[in-house]
Amino acid sequence: MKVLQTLMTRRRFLKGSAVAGASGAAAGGLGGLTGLAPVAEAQAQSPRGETKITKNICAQCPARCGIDVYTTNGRVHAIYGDTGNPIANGKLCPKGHLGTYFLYDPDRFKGPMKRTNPRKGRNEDPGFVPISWDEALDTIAGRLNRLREAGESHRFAHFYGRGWGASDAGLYGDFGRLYGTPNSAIGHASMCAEGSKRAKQATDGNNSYNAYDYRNVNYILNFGASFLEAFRPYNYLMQMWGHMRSKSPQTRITTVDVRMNPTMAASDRALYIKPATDGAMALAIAHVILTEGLWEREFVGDFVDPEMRFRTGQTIPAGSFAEKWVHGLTEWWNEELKDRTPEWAESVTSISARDIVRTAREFGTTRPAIAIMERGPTAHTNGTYAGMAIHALNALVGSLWAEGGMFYQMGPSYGGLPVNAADYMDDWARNGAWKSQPRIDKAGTAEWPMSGTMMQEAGPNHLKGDPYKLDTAMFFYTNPIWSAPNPQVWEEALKDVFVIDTSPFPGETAMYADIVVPDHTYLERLQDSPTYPFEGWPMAALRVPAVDPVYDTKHFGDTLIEIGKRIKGPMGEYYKAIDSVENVLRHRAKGFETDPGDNGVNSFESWKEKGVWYKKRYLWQQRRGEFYEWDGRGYNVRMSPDEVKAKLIKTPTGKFEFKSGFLEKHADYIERTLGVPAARAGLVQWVEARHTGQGDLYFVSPKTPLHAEGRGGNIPHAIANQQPIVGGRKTVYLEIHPDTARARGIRNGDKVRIKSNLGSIEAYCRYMPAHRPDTLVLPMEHGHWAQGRWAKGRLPGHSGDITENVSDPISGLACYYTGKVTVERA
Ligand SMILES: Nc1nc2c(c(=O)[nH]1)N[C@H]1C(S)=C(S)[C@@H](COP(=O)(O)OP(=O)(O)OC[C@H]3O[C@@H](n4cnc5c(=O)[nH]c(N)nc54)[C@H](O)[C@@H]3O)O[C@H]1N2
Ligand SMILES: Nc1nc2c(c(=O)[nH]1)N[C@H]1C(S)=C(S)[C@@H](COP(=O)(O)OP(=O)(O)OC[C@H]3O[C@@H](n4cnc5c(=O)[nH]c(N)nc54)[C@H](O)[C@@H]3O)O[C@H]1N2
Ligand code: SF4
Ligand SMILES: [Mo]
Repeated sequence: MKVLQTLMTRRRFLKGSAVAGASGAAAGGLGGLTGLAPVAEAQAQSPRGETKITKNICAQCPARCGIDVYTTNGRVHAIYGDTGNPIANGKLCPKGHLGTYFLYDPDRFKGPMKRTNPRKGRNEDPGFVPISWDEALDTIAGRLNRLREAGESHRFAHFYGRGWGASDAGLYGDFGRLYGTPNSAIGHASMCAEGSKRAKQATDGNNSYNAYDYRNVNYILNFGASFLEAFRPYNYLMQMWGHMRSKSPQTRITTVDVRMNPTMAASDRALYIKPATDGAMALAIAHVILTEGLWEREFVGDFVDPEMRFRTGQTIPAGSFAEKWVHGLTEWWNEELKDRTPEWAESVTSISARDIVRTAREFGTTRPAIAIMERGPTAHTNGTYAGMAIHALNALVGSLWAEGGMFYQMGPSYGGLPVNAADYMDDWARNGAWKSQPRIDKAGTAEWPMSGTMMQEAGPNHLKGDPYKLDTAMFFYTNPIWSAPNPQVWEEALKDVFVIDTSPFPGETAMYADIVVPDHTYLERLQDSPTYPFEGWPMAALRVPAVDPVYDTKHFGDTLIEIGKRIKGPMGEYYKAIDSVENVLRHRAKGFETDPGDNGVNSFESWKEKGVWYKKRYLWQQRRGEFYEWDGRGYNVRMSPDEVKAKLIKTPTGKFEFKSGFLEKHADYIERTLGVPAARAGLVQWVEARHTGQGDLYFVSPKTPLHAEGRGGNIPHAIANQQPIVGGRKTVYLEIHPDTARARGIRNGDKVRIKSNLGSIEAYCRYMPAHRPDTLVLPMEHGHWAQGRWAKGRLPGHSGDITENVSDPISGLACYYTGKVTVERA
């Protein structure tokens, strides 16, 4: 101990001397001669250097919490929730403070790399060798220029997962339009949560996630959203849970899931549903709300005469019900709902009719109430219809745009870009043959006419050469060789494509890269991020680099701009004018000059300092069946039906549609793919799911609090915390109900094999008496074969390897939770 102290004193003294020397030099050499005084002064000032706090945004999940990053002597050593950020409110989820593991990950790419091994495969070492940024960018641009000259620019595709606003995702569309490809950019939304968005588009015309007024809601009916471990924005939801459970009146919560999870455990009522049957449950609740007269008359409307005609099994006459903000209620009742009784739903869902009635009564009599959902009910072939039935409950109790209800997120007041892409189009960009090419994933074609993106199809389509073969594919923040359903196909597909990966980390897709242009990690980036929907009013946070880049990496937005500058013709000129991410952000921030944030942010500099711009004014409110717009003091300006249609309920009728015009436009396609008669396609209705596989057990792969999609797999601290619960290194747990396990001769702790049509994976059995006996649970994020030294050891079970690539024909969402498998002792 004594020795250590002596050493430290000596080291500090030496360091102090150096400081003294430097300050002495500045003072004309005198200080250096005065001996110990400046040394003591320097020590008192900052014995270990200054601590700097920079604003940033956590990037481990899509919640986008504002963070304060503490840096001392150029090293980041702590991350806290930013008290000035309205999502974080000074708090973080358990992953939030782990950002330093990303920054200092020893397995990071240290700079641009090129592949030297032409063979690609799981067991092939790519043989990466370092190259300069110039060589990397020239190689990529050279390839893109040659493709364009050959009239094949459509064979370049750019895929992305997380996109972060104006500084990268905001640039992709123009890149595609100027270069000439329908494939810039293909987002991962169809492998994420498109189902809930499409259900809303079909009913209220907004292809979007919702914002919710959790501060004022009194009842939540939760269908398969992991409120206390995933969903979004997770950290904020935990804060809101605390608020809802301590306010008066306390918000009551019923959760519907297929397994026990923290949300189920903390809810007032936990209902175990047979997978993929949430639509039936929601329809039965609607049936009870109508037959018991619990609907919100001011929003929905009422019978024209006093007679209450909603009786089980009986139709109501046309014209007997005067609809207000809803459309198609009479047909919905007559053609679907009148027979969707709780008893019928019990036979479909396995939830007792008594529980369904109780839930319906609570939901129907407690105002305000909301029904929420996420991937649970929607990651099935019937997911959009299930989501529509759930969302219809919100219309029946009048919670759309109401206090304590739900609405849609407003965007920030951004300024424009310095130049306009339309002014930089050459003939090829404007009229080239690429314009008649479909996207590689066929989104928007006759095959997937209702989908905006179908990323999971791109790999298989390339392999088949249908609609064509890709030449070059660039990946940003997405790793389909691991996260796509049936990722084995992507491994085959990317063998003969020139792959550009932008990940800072050696993920699975990066192992197939021909060139790696590594991004900074989020703590090194200057980057904006408009908020994930939460309270509806506009907000945009900013990442300010906490440290200089640790390695020779580049912000991907700047990489894209640099590639653009190297494309021949006007496109290159456009990107020279765009210049850099910083320039883009400075122009975006000009919008704040005329619309300053509530926290005083009115410029790029003040945005950097505060880390967030926001305005806590949501512009619209529905009150007692009328819509009002904010006039600067209150919701005082009554809106006309046309204004409501233009701004809020964006359906063909301008009303909430129980008979969806959006679906009716695609009625033949829906009949062909889902077997729903075309004449009925628009109705909110029960459609049976088609499960993949012949197994006798359902298989789900949910997210857990310390998992961060696939990209958090290399954080040892997170793995250690998860280990006893869901397993980690070499002990991936498959959770099985003990009866199910014993019937197959499987003991707690046994190694087991889970089989689907695609093959099998292994894991260790963990008895879980609180799950449904017919459902196996294996959390996502295990089973990496790359991504870093700690991630790699989390074998054997990667759920994706036994998940077939089947999607909901309407939303295009990959049906991750629809597989049927078998399990046996390994
Ligand atoms: N901790 C953490 N949080 C995250 C993420 C993360 O990786 N880690 N990722 C973010 C992302 S990208 C997304 S998309 C969201 C996803 O957020 P969620 O959709 O809330 O999360 P999931 O875990 O995909 O699935 C939710 C639940 O659906 C259940 N489920 C499966 N099948 C059914 C069914 O048929 N019916 C019902 N009712 N339930 C069913 C599962 O058991 C699971 O509990 O989470 C976000 N938040
Ligand atoms: N079996 C199964 N599969 C699923 C799911 C499931 O529940 N079960 N959930 C699905 C869902 S909801 C989603 S959202 C998808 C997510 O799947 P992906 O879109 O593949 O997203 P991640 O798994 O997070 O992979 C992101 C990649 O980005 C890289 N990366 C990390 N940080 C950075 C960075 O700062 N810059 C750049 N350029 N790259 C970075 C990582 O190395 C990683 O390879 O997975 C889906 N896959
Ligand atoms: S909720 Fe998501 S963004 Fe927020 S701290 Fe946790 S991981 Fe980070
Ligand atoms: Mo997702």
